[in-house]
Order: sequence, then C-alpha cells, then structure tokens
Amino acid sequence: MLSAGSCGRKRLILPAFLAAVLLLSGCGKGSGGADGPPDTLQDRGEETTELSSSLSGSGKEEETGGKEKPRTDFHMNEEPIAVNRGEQLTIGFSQIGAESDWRLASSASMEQVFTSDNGYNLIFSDAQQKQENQIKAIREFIGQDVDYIILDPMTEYGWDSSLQEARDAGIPVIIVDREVKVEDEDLYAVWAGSDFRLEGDRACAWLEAYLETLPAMKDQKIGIVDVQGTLDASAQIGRSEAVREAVKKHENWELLAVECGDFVQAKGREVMEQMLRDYGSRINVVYCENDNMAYGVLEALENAGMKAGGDLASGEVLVISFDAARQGLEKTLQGEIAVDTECNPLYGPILSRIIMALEQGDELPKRNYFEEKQFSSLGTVTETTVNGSAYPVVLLTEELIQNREY
Ligand code: GYE
Repeated sequence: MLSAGSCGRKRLILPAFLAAVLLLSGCGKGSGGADGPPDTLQDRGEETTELSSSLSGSGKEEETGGKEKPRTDFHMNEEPIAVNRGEQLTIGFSQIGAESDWRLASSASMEQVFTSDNGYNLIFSDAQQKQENQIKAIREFIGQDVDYIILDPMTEYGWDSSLQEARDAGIPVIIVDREVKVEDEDLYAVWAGSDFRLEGDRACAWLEAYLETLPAMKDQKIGIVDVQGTLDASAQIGRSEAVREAVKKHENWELLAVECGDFVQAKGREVMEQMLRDYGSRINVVYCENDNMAYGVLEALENAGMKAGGDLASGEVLVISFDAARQGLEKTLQGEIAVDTECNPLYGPILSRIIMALEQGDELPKRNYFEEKQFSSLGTVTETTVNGSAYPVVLLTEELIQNREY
C-alpha cells in the first residue's frame, strides 16, 4: 500500500507545482496535520512552517460568522494539473450523484485529471444521492487498498465510523466541496471547497445594493422565498444561513417560505409551484440555492404567467441563483436570473496538487477555500461589501459565457 508521505517514491518538484504547494502551505499552519503516516507529515511540520512564514501574503485571515478561519484562496481554473511521475496512484472518489450541471462538471473535471497518462488510476463511484452508498464506497475503497480516498460528502454528518475505518487502514482521505463535521478532525487530511456562507452573503449584499437602486421599492415589503438545496449539505447550510441572517437585518424583508428543492430542476419547479399557490404576487424575490433549481423556478413562473426580472415595481420576480454554470449564465445574460454567484466545480487540478503535496509529506492547511466571482447583467451594482471586504460584480457578456469552462 502506498500512503501519504511515503518516501520510497520518486519526488517530483516542478517549479509550477512547487509554487502551488507553497501557496497551499501559505496559511492555516497549525490547523491540524494531514492524516497520512503521522510521523512523516507531522515531523516535517517545522520545515513547512518556515516556508509558510516566508509566504504569509499568499493567504488571508478573514472573519466569518464571528469565528476566525484559516483560509487560502486560489484560482482553480489557473491551477495546472500535478502529474504523478512516480508509481501510479489509485484514487477512490466517492461522488454524490448527477443532480446538477455543477455536479456533472465536477465529475468531468475529476475524470479529465486523474487519468493513467497523468499517473493515476481513478475508481469513480456514483452514490446516486444516497449517503449510505458513499459509506459503502469508502469501505470498498478500503478493501481495494487505494492510495487516497476523495469524498464529496452529501451531508455534513454521519462520517465518523467510515472515516475512522479509512484511517485505521492508513488511507488518507481528502474531503472536497461539501464539508464533514466529525468529532476528530484528523479523520481527514484536507478539505478544499467553497465558502458557501460567503456566497450567500454576497448574493444578499447584491440584493440589498440592487434594491437601493429602485426608488419605487424603498420601504416596500420585499417578500422572499428560499428554494433550498439538499438539507444538511454544506452548500445548503451556508446559503440558507446567509439569507436568514440578511432578512433579520432588513425590516422590510420578509422570508415567506423556505422549502427544499434538493438541487434538482424538477423539484425546484414543484416547490416554486407550491410557493406560488401559497403566496402568489407577494413573492418579489426567489433566492434559489443553485442553477438547476432556478431553471425549474423560471418554468414555474412562466407557467403562472409571471415574469422573471429586476423590475420589481412592475411586478417582476427577481431570481437569485448560485453556481454560475453556462446555462445559468445564459439566463443571467437574458436578465431572467438577476445575479448568479459562482461556485466552481473544477476540482480535479487542485486535488491532484494536494495529492502530490501529501505525497511529499508537506503540511497543508486543513481548510482551503476557492475564490469565486459573481455575475449579473443588471449593471447597476458593480461591487458588494461583505464583512468589510469588497467584492466585484462582473457584468456578464456573451464572450464570457462562450469562454466558460462549465
Ligand atoms: O451548488 C449544486 C450541487 O455542493 C456546491 O451541489 C455543491 C452544490 C452545487 O448539486 O448545484
């Protein structure tokens, strides 16, 4: 069995790769060692700490929800693949399913990167939206004696025993996209994904700024409905929390209904149909927690003879979405989605870099966040502010959509 930090393998340090490893090591030191053979990773902690301190500008500490989180921001799209030139590594990847454009893009990214030409053997397991299948997959990976397990966990809870089994077998686990809440954080080596709360905060900050540009809506009641993603998934938790908190801060915002659409189009439509029956024209804003559900929401609005758009005073319904997948952006360009906050699914390259870093025994930050964009074609809001930080709003163009990777 090959495991993280094993020194028997040939070490490869390409300049670009090294840069990324250093970037990954640039902050969050001391946030917990990786779960490979502890001797290697922990013993080498000092070494990486020194490297980190010389690179302290590459990450930033940011206040989120009153808690300081170590964070590293990097651009996934700009990260080249780390090719493994050592003995082939077997990677067991437990994917949630195929519920959304986002999910399909993330699977494709994994398959493009973890090829035998790149030095990997990918065992891809599709859990078809069932956590029990993911747990089964982890056990199968252990049985197959894989070198690494990558888990995109459907929900945050329920992972302690299967991750403990992986740990007992000496197989490092990398968590990607959604998070796990486990008693012992050392049950996994690294997590890399999006700051879902920040995504939600940015969407709400955009709404606040946009409403300020509509004099006719000043002090008017703003009825909001939240079409949620899969319950207990990190993306749902963070995005739902953000809108709940934003509503508390605005006297005239009212959260009329919160319903789960499971991140899928058909359910998004169903939920919206019900909400329209219950609240009709009291709905001014649909806060929809991913693009696919937004496509369903738009269908429901159209069927009800309502128009999606930013002109609230004349009865249009403003639709907010997340992911910024190509079709979502097309609808944003048409103005049907008012603002689409990016969530980047192209994890393959950065995961390959994380694996190569673990192979070298580098200590990595426990939590790694991706930097993300926000798109709108209603050009009135060009920037939002969240917790004192400014974030640009990208004015969408056809060209941007054409060059979109997913
Ligand atoms: O937003 C949604 C997908 O976990 C970030 O899951 C991911 C979410 C994404 O199905 O489209």
